[in-house]
Amino acid sequence: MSEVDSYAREPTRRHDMTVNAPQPYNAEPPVEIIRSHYVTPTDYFYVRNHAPVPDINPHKYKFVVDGMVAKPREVSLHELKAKYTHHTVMCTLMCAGNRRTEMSNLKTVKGVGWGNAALSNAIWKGVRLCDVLEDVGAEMDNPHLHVDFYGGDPCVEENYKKGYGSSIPMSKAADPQGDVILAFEMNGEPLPRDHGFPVRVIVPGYIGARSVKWLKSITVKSDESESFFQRRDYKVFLPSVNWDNVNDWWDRTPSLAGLSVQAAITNPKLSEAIATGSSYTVSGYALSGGNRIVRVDISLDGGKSWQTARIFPGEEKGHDNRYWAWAFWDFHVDQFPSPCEIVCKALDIGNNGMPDDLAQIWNLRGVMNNSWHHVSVPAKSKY
Ligand SMILES: Nc1nc2c(c(=O)[nH]1)N[C@H]1C(S)=C(S)[C@@H](COP(=O)(O)O)O[C@H]1N2
Ligand SMILES: [Mo]
Repeated sequence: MSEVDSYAREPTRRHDMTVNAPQPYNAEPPVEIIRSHYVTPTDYFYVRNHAPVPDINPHKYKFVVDGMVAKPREVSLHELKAKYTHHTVMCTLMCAGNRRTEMSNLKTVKGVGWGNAALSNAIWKGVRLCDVLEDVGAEMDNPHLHVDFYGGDPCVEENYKKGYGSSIPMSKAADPQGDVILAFEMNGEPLPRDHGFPVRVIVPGYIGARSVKWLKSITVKSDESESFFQRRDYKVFLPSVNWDNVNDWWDRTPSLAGLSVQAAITNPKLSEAIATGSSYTVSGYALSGGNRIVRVDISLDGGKSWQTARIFPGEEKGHDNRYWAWAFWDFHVDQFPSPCEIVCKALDIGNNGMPDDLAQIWNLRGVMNNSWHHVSVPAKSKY
């Protein structure tokens, strides 16, 4: 099958997504959608693909569990659902490339450009990875092990001919409180093809890249995944690292795992004008890799003075004190001071915050941009 033909069987998609790359398909919802649904409607959930979408027959589907396990085996979809206890997790997935375009605007980075909507929230149902690992006799208390996942996408690029892969440490995989699941449902329906039908991994609190779709294999190993996406992509380098010296940095730079604190303004959106003196509610999202967001600060004067936003849904959305889903926030302004520059930043309960200066965290791959989010608001005549 030629590279062109391999895209002939892509799923049907909404036409109002912002398409950042058509083949492989990469798209984020319109930013106003993000903030109007706490649980993102499935067909608006952002899509990050590295290859054509495989067309998998669920009746023939199996994944393999092997490597350093006592009883390697294959598991069919039917067996997965019938044999293990079902577990539901509400979890926001965010691509590490969220807000990459802001980084590129400072200095070009490599990778698909993304605005501030490369994240979405869903209710996932599946079985706990730790239950499957226990069943195959993995050494779950060995902190030096890694659990390596491969997906069934037909990768064609030289760099990732072996397919899409990624790994997580055993400490996360084996932890029942880590909530890592092999999901077969999203928002009460079977997974759509774009999101990994029939089975994907969901790794709450980690960058989206670790939540491998179209799961083909789970391998317990003594080292992290050999995959391009573990060893090359999704690493944060110093701003001084460039394509001439990056070879010195690949192996000594750790692969991204957990998410940092992130927050962004969704309303107003970029270059939306607001009438001077009118009443307006600024709003957006905030999330962390599992901690509760406790403060979102808003400035209407470019960061000189700050006030705090209202955060919701608040504590009740945590799952036994784990906050895998985003928080929403809003900040009402009686008399909007446009033209002005809105800035937002968030803190989690560990008092982890966000860096103020994008230039300090600029990196070659354009990942983990969690610098203070700025939106310049032009004035609009009231009449
Ligand atoms: N098999 C496979 N899994 C994958 C990917 C992929 O291209 N192939 N992309 C990863 C990346 S980088 C992200 S951010 C998330 C996106 O998940 P979504 O498309 O369901 O939003 O899936 C991850 N899992
Ligand atoms: Mo990603």
